[in-house]
Amino acid sequence: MNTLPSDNKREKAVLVGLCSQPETPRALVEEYLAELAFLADTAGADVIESYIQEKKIRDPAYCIGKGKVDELIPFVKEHEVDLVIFDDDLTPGQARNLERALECKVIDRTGLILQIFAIRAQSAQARMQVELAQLEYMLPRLSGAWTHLSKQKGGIGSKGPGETQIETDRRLVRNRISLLKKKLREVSLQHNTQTRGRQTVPRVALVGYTNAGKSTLMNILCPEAEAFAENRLFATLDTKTRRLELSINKLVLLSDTVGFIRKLPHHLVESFKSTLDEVLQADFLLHVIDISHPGFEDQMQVVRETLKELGVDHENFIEVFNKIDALEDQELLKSIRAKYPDAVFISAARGVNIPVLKEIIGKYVARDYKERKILTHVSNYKLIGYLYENTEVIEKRYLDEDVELTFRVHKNRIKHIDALVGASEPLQYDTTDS
Ligand SMILES: Nc1nc2c(ncn2[C@@H]2O[C@H](COP(=O)(O)OP(=O)(O)OP(=O)(O)O)[C@@H](O)[C@H]2O)c(=O)[nH]1
Ligand SMILES: [Mg+2]
Repeated sequence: MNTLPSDNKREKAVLVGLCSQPETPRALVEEYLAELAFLADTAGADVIESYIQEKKIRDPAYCIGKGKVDELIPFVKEHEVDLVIFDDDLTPGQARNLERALECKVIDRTGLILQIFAIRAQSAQARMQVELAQLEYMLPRLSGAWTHLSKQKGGIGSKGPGETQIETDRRLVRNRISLLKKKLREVSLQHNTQTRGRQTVPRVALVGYTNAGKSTLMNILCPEAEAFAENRLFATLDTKTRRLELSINKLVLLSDTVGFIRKLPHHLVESFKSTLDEVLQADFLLHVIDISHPGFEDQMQVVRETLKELGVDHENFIEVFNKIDALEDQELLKSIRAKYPDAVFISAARGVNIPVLKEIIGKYVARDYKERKILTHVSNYKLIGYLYENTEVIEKRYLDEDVELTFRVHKNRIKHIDALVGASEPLQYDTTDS
């Protein structure tokens, strides 16, 4: 298992961001760099300096201007910097040029996020998903190296050893990519078969920006969940599903999911799609938001956009503003409450307003409950037993040898009851919606 580097192995990092007015003002870039520093910390690096350059057009060779590179060179040398992290995407060529000039590792935000996912991945499935994303990220970079090497070789059509090596590497990477895709398809098929039985219970999924408090909320709602919650980014990579009992026989399945982030690498979104697909088809989503973060509205937007990229167009959303204990400005809280009148305001860590949230989940679920009446022979234990175990029986009346049961049931269970009813005779089945 990969572990995070211990403190004595931590690397020294410098961050670089680019701002251009008015689209990306300096204050916004500073916020991006603060998040990048948090990412670097999670990956095991200490940020000792941040550089911001104002530049409208990216330099094709270095992304930042040559003057800025010349400013960075002595700093990197003097402070023995191990790596320079760019918030903006670097082309493979730019990364190579910068590494040569600065004589240290150079990566961009995408590379860093991929690195963290690789460190964090625990289950075999998550490890395969991350490896797939890393290889797909690497592939064009290998081809970039190939162009570069062939140019170095000079002669058109010359097949130098370097070129052959890169070609071999590319083939190996491609083979590994198809193998991983095949294995992931198999895992997801297996998983679908295992979870098919669960379809009769309403499902709720927790979604949100990384570090918003999804796992903490899962732990307080379902104490046996023991989801891993930590003040690090991407604490959760594996989807975890637990039973949440709202009241007698009113059960929902709650799933915790991987957090989203600005510029979540496209390859990661693609490779996590199969795992996320299943939970995001839930009956409704709880969107957990860290209200104490100054950029919480941008984060909400990122979450909405990522869901769209994943093909989730859900109307059933409950917005859950978390960490109200960490928001000191009461006026601000008031104005946010006014702006989002349907949202729930909680503190998962302190257990504030959790019963209210449960009640709201219950109300949402209740919308999908139907009232039904059934008349069956008293000896039809299978059906009667099923109804008592899985529905809320409101009334029972005996009529000669028959029994009439009135019950409330979630729409997902109706098909199953229909099947049981179909197998028993004689019977009267009232299907009027409540
Ligand atoms: N002050 C405060 N901190 C909280 C609250 N809820 C969660 N946290 C803290 O926020 C940090 C992140 O919590 P997690 O539950 O791991 O967040 P997550 O959304 O699951 O994060 P990822 O799995 O990384 O996407 C932890 O340090 C929690 O202790 C809260 O209500 N108040
Ligand atoms: Mg989590």
